[in-house]
Amino acid sequence: MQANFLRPPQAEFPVVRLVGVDGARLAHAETEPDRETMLDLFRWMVFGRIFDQRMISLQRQGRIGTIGTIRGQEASAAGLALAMRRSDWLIGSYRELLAYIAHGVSIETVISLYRGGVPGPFPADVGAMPIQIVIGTQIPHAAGAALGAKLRGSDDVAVGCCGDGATSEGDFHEGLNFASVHKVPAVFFVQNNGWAISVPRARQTASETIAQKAWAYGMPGVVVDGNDAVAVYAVVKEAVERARAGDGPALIEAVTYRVGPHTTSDDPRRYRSDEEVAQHEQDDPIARLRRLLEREGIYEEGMQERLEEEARSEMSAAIERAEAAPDVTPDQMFDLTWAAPTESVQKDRAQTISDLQELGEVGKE
Ligand SMILES: Cc1ncc(C[n+]2csc(CCOP(=O)(O)OP(=O)(O)O)c2C)c(N)n1
Ligand SMILES: [Mg+2]
Repeated sequence: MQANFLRPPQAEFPVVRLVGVDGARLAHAETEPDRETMLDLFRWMVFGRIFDQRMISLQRQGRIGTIGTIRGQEASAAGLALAMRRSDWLIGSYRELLAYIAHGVSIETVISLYRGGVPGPFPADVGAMPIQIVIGTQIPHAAGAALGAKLRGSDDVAVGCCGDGATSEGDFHEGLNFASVHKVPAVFFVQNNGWAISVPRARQTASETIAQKAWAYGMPGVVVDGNDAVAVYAVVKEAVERARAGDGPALIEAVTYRVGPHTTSDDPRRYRSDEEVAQHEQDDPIARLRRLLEREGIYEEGMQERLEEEARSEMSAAIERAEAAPDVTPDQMFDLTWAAPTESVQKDRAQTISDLQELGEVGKE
């Protein structure tokens, strides 16, 4: 007898796409955004493009630290954030800054983070955990936050985000497994942007899709066109609502493309061709949604330019506020981490402060 080795068929993972690159509707979904939400998606995506440009120039001027870019990934970020409830937990990384802002964290808080600050707590009614640069951690954190919500009897959902590269981390698999075994209200959102710094998707995993990894853990998985804001919104909404209803976690792979460099410290020309980038630039998520709005008579003349102008002034005001805020002192990193600092944390805090005082870095308390 021959063992019957099974492979998940590719056909089981069609890409969910509701709007074509030309802006034509291809399909409808029950959870798709209404007119107003489509306009909101467009507004946030336009904001995201301006945010990206301004953050890169701030870094170039030495006013903030290294920053990740989001150009090309605006539909994934906006679709994700708008499909969540404000109190749902968003647990992301440097690639989800637009999602954090659209979810309710202020622009100024995000800028402060990149000025080396330890921002005060996020608004109390916004479910958001601090941005974590250690890749893959978001997945077990989301599994834990979802378990916490379940134990507290809250109906909040935890959304853990990561990139294609992070799916090679043990954390990714442990988090998915734990979430599924405990049937917690979590959604795992992978932005597959083709690259993990200089490592292409093909070198990351031998499986045909990232979404199919969900099968091994006994949860549903779906691939969505990550440049189709309407589809991302619909798919995330469905996953979040089924998790909220007690149906357990799901894995979403949003296929998009990182048009810019990994961060302001990266030179992508060393590992990918200009032709590859130019090809992906033809499917700009903002242009795609704009074409849909135009076709459906929702777009008004000059709307994009007006939104760009609004985004520029919102950014300028937020930068001004962030730069006017008092400098962060090192003790804050201890104060904001624990609700009640342990004895060893208090010891570390005192030691750090006295070391810094000796170096003349901080004044006497
Ligand atoms: C645990 C860990 N290992 C390595 C790094 C260095 N690092 C930062 S980003 C990155 C690539 C992540 O790629 P991906 O998960 O695809 O996310 P993307 O940056 O493409 O959004 C790596 C290796 C890190 N931050 N954390
Ligand atoms: Mg990636």
